[in-house]
Order: sequence, then C-alpha cells, then structure tokens
Amino acid sequence: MTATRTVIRGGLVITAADEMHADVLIEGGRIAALAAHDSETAAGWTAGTVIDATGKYVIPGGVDGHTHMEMPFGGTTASDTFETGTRAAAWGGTTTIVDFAIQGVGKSLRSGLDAWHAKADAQCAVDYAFHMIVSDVNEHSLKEMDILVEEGVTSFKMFMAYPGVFYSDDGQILRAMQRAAGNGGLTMMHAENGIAIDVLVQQALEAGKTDPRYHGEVRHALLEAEATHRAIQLARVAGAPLYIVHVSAQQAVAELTAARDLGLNVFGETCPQYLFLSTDNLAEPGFEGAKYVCSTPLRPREHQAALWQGLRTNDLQVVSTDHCPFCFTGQKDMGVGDFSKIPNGMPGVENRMDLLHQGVVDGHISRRRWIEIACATPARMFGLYPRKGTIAPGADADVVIYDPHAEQVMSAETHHMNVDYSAYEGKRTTGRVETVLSRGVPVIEDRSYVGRAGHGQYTPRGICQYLI
Ligand code: DUC
Ligand code: ZN
Ligand code: ZN
Repeated sequence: MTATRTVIRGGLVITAADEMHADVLIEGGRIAALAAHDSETAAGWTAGTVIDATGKYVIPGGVDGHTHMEMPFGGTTASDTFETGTRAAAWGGTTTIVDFAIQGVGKSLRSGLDAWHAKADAQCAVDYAFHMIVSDVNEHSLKEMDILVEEGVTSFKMFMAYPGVFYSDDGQILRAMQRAAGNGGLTMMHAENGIAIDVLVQQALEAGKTDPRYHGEVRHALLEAEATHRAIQLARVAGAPLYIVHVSAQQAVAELTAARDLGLNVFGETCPQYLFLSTDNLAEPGFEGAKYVCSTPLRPREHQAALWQGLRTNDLQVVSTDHCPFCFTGQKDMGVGDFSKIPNGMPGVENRMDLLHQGVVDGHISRRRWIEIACATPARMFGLYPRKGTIAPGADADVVIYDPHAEQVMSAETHHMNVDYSAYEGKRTTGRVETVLSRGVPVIEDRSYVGRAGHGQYTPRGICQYLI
C-alpha cells in the first residue's frame, strides 16, 4: 500500500462531533472526502487501495498529550526510546505524541529542546511534538519562552513537586505564567505540594514505613488539591490559562470544577491509571506495588467515580498517559527498602485507547466522548487541530480501524512497550486496534507492524485553541 489513494469502506466513522456510516477517501496523506456507504460519490472512488472496515469503527488516531520517552529521572532513564515508544503507541492506536523536552540544570530551554530533537529525530513511527519543562525560571529562560512559542513549542510544564529537581517556587511560577499570558503559551502544572510531601516522606521513612504503598500515603490527596488551588490562583493573578496534568484526587477535580464555574481558562487532564487502578495496587504483596508508583499517585478506588464524572461533565477535558516506564527488574527495584527511591512512572502509551474504549463498554462515557477526550480535545488543547484529532476533509489521514467486539487480555507477554511488566496484567478488555494509518501510510496492518522508524515527523504546534 502507498500513501497515494486509499478508500476505507463500510465502517462507522466516529469523531468527537458525529457518528457517520461513511466511506473515507484518502489522497496524498490527507482525508479528501467522506460519503455515505453505497452513495454514488463513494461508488465513484474506484482507484487505489481499499480497506474493508465493515463492522468496525473508523476513528481518528489518538493524540497522547503527555509522554516521557527516554526521560532521565530518579537516577535512571525511562525505558522506552522514541523508537520503541512510538511503535507501541501505534499498536495502541495513537498516532501523535506530545513529549516533554527538559531544561537541564543551569542550561537553556534551547539546549534542552535540541537534546530532545536529537533523541527523536529519525526514530519515530508516528508523528510527535514537544512541550518544554521549565525547571529554571530566570530572565534568559523567560525570553526563550517567547521564541519557543513562535517555533511551535507552545506549552510549558512546571512542577510544584520534586524540590531540588524540577521544582519551581510560587514566585518563579508566577513569573512564567505572566510571560505565558503575554506570548500565548499554555502553562501545564504538576500540582502537588512537594515541600510538604518531602517532610512526610522523611517522617514515614524514619518510622520504618518503607514499602511502596507509603508512596501513596505521603503524597496526600489534600496536597494535590492544595497545589491545584494555588496554581489556579497564581494563573488568575497572572491572567494566564492553566492546564493541570495527571489529576488523580477527587478534591483536585473539585478545585478545577470551582474554577471553571467561575469561567476561568483552567483545564484538567487525567490518565487511565487513575481511572482503572487504585491504592489497592500500590499495596500488592512484596514489592509488587512498585509497579504502580507514579506521581501524582494512585488514589483509593472511590476517586475513580469522581474522575469519570469529571470527564462526563467536561470538568476534565483530556486523558493522556504520562507514559514513563521503568522496568520492574533493574529500575523499580532501586527502591527496595525505601519507597522514595522507586523511579516514579508507569507504562501506558499502548493501552490508553483500549482502556478508554472499555470506559465506553462499561457505560462511563459515550463513543463520541471517547474520541473527544483521547483525540480531538488534546489536538485542540495543544494546537494540532484540525490536522490531528478528527476525520474531516483536509485533516492528516491518521486513521484507526478499530474492532469494537474483539476481546483482548493485556499482558507484558504481548505488549510492545519496552518494559518488563504490564500495569494491567491479565485485564480483559473489549475492543482492539486492527489497522493504523499515519498520514495515509499503514503503520499497523491487520495487526502486523508495517511501519518504520523515521516515518513519524516532528509537528510544530499552534497555540491552545480553547483560549478566549
Ligand atoms: N510523574 C511521574 O510519575 N513520572 C514522571 C514525572 C511525573 O511527574
Ligand atoms: Zn508530572
Ligand atoms: Zn509527566
């Protein structure tokens, strides 16, 4: 198959806006037209490759707005490279990732961005873009933010957690937000009170509480809610929009809801691990709980309902993965006897579309909402729409043929992420990716990988499309 001309016949096309029994014509890597099955128009699309999608969904490729490929963190490096991670993304129906470039200590934003380009260049199976982690707010980095926005790196993550690593204090955060208010950038916030958390970590360790489950206890839900509240007030003072990453606590959702009820440009993301896993997993016997150590942490099961509700009411708008895998053997085990040394992060880039489809099957969200939170809204949020995130004339032909009835069992034995465990080992889900096109070119074809490293292109972004 080439990228020249492809017709997808017989499927149910689902976008955030519509469900259409339509054939899809792809030309030159873009969606050229949609037409009703058996219509005269569709019948006229004769030349080219035909994909039979009868009985299947035809959906936009997923947009994962939060990944950390090859991220140095906690004394080690996330185990997926851009090559392995984007290949796994494709297997899971995700055709665009937005990864986080990191400003190194004492270094410029530019050098951090250059380093991330060097890691990703010619490696990716699907398209990619970058956010920038600002870990040192100073006169120089503030000026660089303006330039990066112009170049298509239009969002900046800061951390209220991890003192001594990525942490910014309130004054630094306010200054960066003021800058973003002026240049159109979107501030992304890791909202946890890291100063208070570090006190609780020390107290727990001194009390002999060293098991993985204490990771969840010291990173208290109220310290997520407090930081979320504080970030919102700082953004309000700066007159800047704000996007809170990886929301896990019910109390943090309440802060977002209150802010949005005031009409503020405040947005929230959650991740599949918070919708499907809980502190029960952190408390698994032996050292197993380390598999689920990430920050913000997994919460007691009751929080899941609040997150699903937030997704239904649009108080949460996006589901990304925070994909940041560390192998159980050789990486997670750095924290045996001291939970604070367990590298923070979980794999998931391959599982997101399927888990959210399971949310449809389980009755939490509609099919269109599935596409909205996993494809369309992240594309709009990060300035990629309508090129990404929808199936409409002119859009990139990033298309997934999805079998809504196929059953699968998630397992490290069968997944494609470069990590030695699955956070969802043995979980049965309904629905499976069959075929994936990236700009019209097959990457997965009838559940075989036919892509190549280097097909994926760097995609500069516009500004957030929700700002008014
Ligand atoms: N949280 C994680 O769990 N991993 C990477 C960084 C982060 O904020
Ligand atoms: Zn974070
Ligand atoms: Zn992250």
